[in-house]
Amino acid sequence: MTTHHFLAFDLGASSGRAILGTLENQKLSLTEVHRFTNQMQRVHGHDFWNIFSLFEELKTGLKKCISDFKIQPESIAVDTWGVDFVHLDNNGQILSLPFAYRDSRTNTAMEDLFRLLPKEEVYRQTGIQFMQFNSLFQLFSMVRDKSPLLKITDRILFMPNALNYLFSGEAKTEFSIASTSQMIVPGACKWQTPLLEKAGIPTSILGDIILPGQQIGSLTEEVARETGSTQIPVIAVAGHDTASAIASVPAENDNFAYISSGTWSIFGIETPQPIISKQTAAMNFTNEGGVEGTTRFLKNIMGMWLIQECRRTWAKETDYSWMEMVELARNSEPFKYLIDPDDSNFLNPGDMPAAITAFCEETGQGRPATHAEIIRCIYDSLALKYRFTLDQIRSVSDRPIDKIHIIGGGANNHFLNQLTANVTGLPVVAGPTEATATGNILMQAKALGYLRTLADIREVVRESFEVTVFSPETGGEWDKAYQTFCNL
Ligand code: LFR
Repeated sequence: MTTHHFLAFDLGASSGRAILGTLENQKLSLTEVHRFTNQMQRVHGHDFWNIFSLFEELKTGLKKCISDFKIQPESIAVDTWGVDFVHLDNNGQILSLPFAYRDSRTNTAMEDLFRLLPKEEVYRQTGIQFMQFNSLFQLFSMVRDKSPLLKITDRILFMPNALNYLFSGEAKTEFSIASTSQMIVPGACKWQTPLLEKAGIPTSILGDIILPGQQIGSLTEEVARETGSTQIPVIAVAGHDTASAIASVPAENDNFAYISSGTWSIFGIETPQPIISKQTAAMNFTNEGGVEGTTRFLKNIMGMWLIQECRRTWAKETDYSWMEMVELARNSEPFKYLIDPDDSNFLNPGDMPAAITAFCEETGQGRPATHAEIIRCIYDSLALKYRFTLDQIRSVSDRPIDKIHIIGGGANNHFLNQLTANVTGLPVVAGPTEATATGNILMQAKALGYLRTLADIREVVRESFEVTVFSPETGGEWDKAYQTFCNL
């Protein structure tokens, strides 16, 4: 029997984990060896990530894997959320903490850039959904504000690449994470240089882009000594968490849509090449890069962030568990209040329940009176937004979609899974919940030559994890609610 061990570091906006993956006869099992919280740090009115404490936590994960679990992994790899980056000076030193994507410095950056470059042209050249926090707008805001930091920047590295750099000393930019920046040629390992030059962004700070599934170096001697590890390979997997997650969708064929459900609900399909047209521009769809040359044609929907932020706000009075919040919603009247989850007021309002209440009032629906009504409103609105997004995808792609795979932590939410099946009329296949770590680990296995293709990866996922199927129920008021939602 051949057994291989890999350690995945999966960093999200609210937590990070070190997950040990053991591949034995084409079956994968996972063990969480370390978990920690992650949070934006507010300093003088700006939001940052503390990359150095995150790196400490990752090293603790490796240390624990070796000393507590007695396993020396064969390799490690990091994936994180998209778009954020660190600055290196010409000595390779990290300059300052990286800004967090919800920071307010990009509040007007899109309009400011569109005064120089027409919006349509930016979309045509990048094929990426406009979100004010995309790296393009983050960098442009620094150009606009004459940032001294940008002046002394020799190189930028996206979050997973920066952590790989701390582990290995090798500064490499990986394709999937670079594709979230809105700065590359759609589907290619190439920066959209003319566009960046017009925006005044110095292209010398961007390194060559490599494909996922390659070894980028080995642990430095210093890190190996500190963690008790040997100098194992550091692998560039799909560094973007969503790309890693979608690699592990347990699909047997192409006829599916997916929702990668976490802080964001990422809704889309996998396509052989980008889909870029006037219509996809009007719908503001994105084409992010995946593994093995795949494109993720998708939409970011404000997902569990809405719930997470309500919970955080209410924690002063009531410390709800996620399950308690689901039960409150289940027992509350359906479709009484609806919001557009993607309204920009929900990006970082500080007080989410107040923002939701204001939206309901401003749209003539009155005021949700209880926590239960607010939570119900979020879940109903998410399910309706999923249907809206599915309809949009169907309007630009002939791909038959006969099921929705929900993966990631949100796949545990049976209430929302059933609601999604009912509202979309499609069966929902829920699981695996650890999709991102799974995709990360199986890409490590591929890089080291134990698996060959994306199809192999998905076969291992099917063999290794149980899924739950939610069939659409009939008789609810879904269609009526959908009409109301579309008229919001
Ligand atoms: C999900 C995710 C999304 C990206 C958002 C911000 O964790 O990576 O794909 O759009 O975070 O980076």
